[in-house]
Amino acid sequence: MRTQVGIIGAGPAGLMLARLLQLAGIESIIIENRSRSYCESRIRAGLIEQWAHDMLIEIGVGERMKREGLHHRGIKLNFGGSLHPIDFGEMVGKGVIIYGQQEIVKDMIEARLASGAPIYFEVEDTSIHDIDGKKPKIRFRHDGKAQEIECDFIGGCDGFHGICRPSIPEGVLTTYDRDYPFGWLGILADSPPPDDELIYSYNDRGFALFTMRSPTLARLYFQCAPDEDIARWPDEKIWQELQARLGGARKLQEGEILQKGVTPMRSFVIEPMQFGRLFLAGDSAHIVPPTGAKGMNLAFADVRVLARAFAEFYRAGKTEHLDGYSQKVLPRVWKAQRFSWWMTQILHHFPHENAFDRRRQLAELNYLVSSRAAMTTLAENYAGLPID
Ligand code: FAS
Ligand code: PHB
Repeated sequence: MRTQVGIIGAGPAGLMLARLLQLAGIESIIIENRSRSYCESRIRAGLIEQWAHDMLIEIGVGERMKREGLHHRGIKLNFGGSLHPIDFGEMVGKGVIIYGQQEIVKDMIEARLASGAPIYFEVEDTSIHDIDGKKPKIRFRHDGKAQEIECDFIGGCDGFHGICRPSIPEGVLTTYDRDYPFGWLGILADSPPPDDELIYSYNDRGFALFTMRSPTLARLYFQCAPDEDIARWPDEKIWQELQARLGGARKLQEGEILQKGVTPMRSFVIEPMQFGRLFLAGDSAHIVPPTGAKGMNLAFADVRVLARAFAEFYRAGKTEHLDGYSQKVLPRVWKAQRFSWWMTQILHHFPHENAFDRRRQLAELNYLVSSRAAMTTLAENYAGLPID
């Protein structure tokens, strides 16, 4: 098979890249090693920055999000026994939108297949070749048959555990990373969330986050050990722990737990995010702890720049935007890394901390809710830094 851009991965990065290229009249083929139903049911992100919401509508895949997405003016910080609203609308004139990542994936897959453009699901043995040549190739098996795609460029959108990043020769990439000494135990529950906005809870027992997917579907997380064994958490015990970390601020309504799992926490960036004709975007190049809700939004920001660079190449034969791709996207990646690390370190308990650290965290939280300057900084980063 031959195409202009071969895309590996049907997650937010791969699907958004393909859509932006399609609107620019550039052909692509997406291959994905999971099934369509798996991709459309994988529970991950839930929070969209304002610009990303607007872009999803602009490119024609936001109709259902417009109907079902929840618009929030801000978030609430919960500490010292009371809730402290942070009003993004007042601070920076922007809000955030709650709409599940798997719903966005569903909408983009539907739009792609409706346009007749190809996605190969359930592929196996994916490998990439000649990425430093003029005609890179993607090889894989589909329906038991060996297949090859020859293309001009490869979009490496295959996530953190994909094959694209490891395919770049030794010594080319510099890795920056930090693992956190905790994870998140998360549940999806058939119950109303405790508030109509997100609650970030700082509590002596550890961090907790109360978010949602709809007014009747709660998404709740609490800080746990990085290798926490979910089998040690029967539903009742989970509800008790969540209520304890919410404190008296709100009463949790229990409901059926539909899904539960433990997510490790890490910060990770590679530089550069490209090699030859291979361009990495999203989690294949960088991971943030979910405390700042930046992962999916960063994936969208990467491919927005990458799609423009490809369009410039095919429109005018210009390569400078492609050559400058990493330089263009990494400043935003590092600002999101800083913000996600900052949100994580003020709201979580670390094994080595002492009473001084806890007082310092409380002082930072008190400063945050009593200083307009501090609230504006949080609002600007959380709702989404300006995008050009
Ligand atoms: P993805 O991992 O989503 O997609 C990569 C795709 O490539 C997958 O479909 C995979 O199956 C496929 N693939 C992998 N290897 C392949 C191969 N060899 N061949 C073919 N296909 C292959 N981010 C936020 O912004 N807000 C949040 O609230 C938030 N919450 C999160 C909660 C959890 C529990 C987790 C795990 C993540 C969360 N994130 C959040 C981050 C998350 O949303 C990621 O940033 C986002 O999925 C990144 O999208 P992609 O880069 O497209 O990678
Ligand atoms: C979510 O809704 O899943 C969510 C929201 C905000 C975060 C992390 C996860 O910081």
